[in-house]
Amino acid sequence: MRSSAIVCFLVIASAVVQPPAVAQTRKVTAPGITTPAKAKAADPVRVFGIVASEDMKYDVTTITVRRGESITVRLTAKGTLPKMAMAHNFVVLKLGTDILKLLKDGAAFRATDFIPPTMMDAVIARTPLAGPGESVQVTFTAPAKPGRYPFICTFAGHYQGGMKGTLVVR
Ligand SMILES: [Cu+2]
Repeated sequence: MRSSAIVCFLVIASAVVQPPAVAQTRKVTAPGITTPAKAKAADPVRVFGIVASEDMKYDVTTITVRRGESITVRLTAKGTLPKMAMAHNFVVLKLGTDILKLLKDGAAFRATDFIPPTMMDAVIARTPLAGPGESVQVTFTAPAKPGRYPFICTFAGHYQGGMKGTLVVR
């Protein structure tokens, strides 16, 4: 009896001294930010900045580059809605990609930013998704073949809302 009372007391005491749950603090660092590699002075990588807004628009919808040129695209998301509800990326697709099919099939694939794994080979370049206040970027080599390559945001509904542009390769 006595020992079970002590055990009981200990159990209660240990429950009491449990520290209160501490709200998880997570340092939010924008994914995809990397220190740009040192470019040769003669051949700097051009950087294109795009701002994505909550009304599902890119502020830049045409980017013109030379074929085979290395470029960096940096996307900054503005807004206040939580990232779960509103995030943006920059995804360049191969010519002839069935964009609506990609988005439809990708709807279930949040882990791959709503790009279906079966169509990943249609992606020329992509940033991660950026939430409000975050910047993400990607450095890639423009296609060797001239053309007007579509770039889109793959977050649900954003392309249909007008979040698209053209990478013009000359
Ligand atoms: Cu978007």
